[in-house]
Amino acid sequence: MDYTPKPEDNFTFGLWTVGNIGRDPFGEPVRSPLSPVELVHLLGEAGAYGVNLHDNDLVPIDATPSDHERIVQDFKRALQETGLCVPMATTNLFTDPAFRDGAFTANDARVRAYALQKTMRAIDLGVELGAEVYVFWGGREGVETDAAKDPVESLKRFREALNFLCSYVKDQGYNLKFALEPKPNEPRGDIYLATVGAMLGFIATLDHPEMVGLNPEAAHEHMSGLNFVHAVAQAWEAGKLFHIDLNDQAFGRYDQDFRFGSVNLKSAFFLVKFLEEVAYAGSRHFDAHAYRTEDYNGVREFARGCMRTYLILKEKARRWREDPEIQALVQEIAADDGSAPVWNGGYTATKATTLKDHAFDRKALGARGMPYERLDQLTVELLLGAR
Ligand code: GLT
Ligand code: MN
Ligand code: MN
Repeated sequence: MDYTPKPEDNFTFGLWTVGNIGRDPFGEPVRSPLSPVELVHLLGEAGAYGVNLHDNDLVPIDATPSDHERIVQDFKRALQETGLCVPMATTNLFTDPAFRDGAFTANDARVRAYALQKTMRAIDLGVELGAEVYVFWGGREGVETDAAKDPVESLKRFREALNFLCSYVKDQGYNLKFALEPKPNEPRGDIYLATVGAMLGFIATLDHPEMVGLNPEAAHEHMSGLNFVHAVAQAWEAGKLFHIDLNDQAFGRYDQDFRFGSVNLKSAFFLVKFLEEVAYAGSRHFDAHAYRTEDYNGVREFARGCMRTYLILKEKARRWREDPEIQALVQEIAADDGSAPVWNGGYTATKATTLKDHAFDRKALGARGMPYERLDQLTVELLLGAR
């Protein structure tokens, strides 16, 4: 099989992912920084389709207007040279000390206003570069102590900011959708709207809910011990899977952002299988970084590995669908002999009466075993290359 990434695979990386220099809370950087232009070339060579960015991944927060102009022009030239595009952009609302207490939910009204200004400018930049999805990851939108902020007030502040920005986008006539990215904690002790489910509930309360969806990240749901495939499926079913951050990590740990498929292979398989079967058309964005042990050769291996694993799992999903023994079990599991009273397809009084009067053989229902051990073992063997 040829696992070479192609543009139609929609594989993207953030500048901050391959550009990660390996700083952690206990250690200094281990890799010298590459410029955005160098990173675009690295990604182009690895076979990525697109590159995503925070405003300050490209333009430093204290750049002068002429610096800004020059940096953006150089970057656009690199995009032309490599054929890469910028499908998604976002705002850095977490690195600068001004955001120590959050951005849209900060207690200081001046910080909230500054966060809106910074985001409007970053949206302008993202749209100039061609982005059609704009991510909001509220890394600092939380607390260490609930003495600091009223959680209801925080939701109101966050809602007001998103409503303001949706109206700004409409007013500018931009073709841009927002994708909210939940995370339970880190860097804050607790971050508001911690899971995909929480975000979905929140989106329904916005002024323009149709403009706003999800950017779920595998590692973030796994930090909470949740099933990422189920979270993605719920977002998809709600029409809200606008973007996705693929990576991996051990359950319950800090935000490890490991290479896609490097920890929970089975979960990665069911995720790829899901995305391909529903024909999710958005970016497959790898929001991860190379181990701190690596030099830039290792970073290239990391980037290639993310894409290669995705493509291998995509091929495994195809084989799973075409495996006669697996498919026979799938048929058997959901087989319907037509003996159950018809109740689905909407309520009618007759269906309710028929169902209430029906005599079920409860013992027989309880006696039926399901062949899931066999089905899972076949799945594992397929993944292990034994079938
Ligand atoms: C940051 C975070 C990611 C977010 C990025 C978008 S930046 O690295 O850990 O999960 O997707 O702001
Ligand atoms: Mn993460
Ligand atoms: Mn992410």
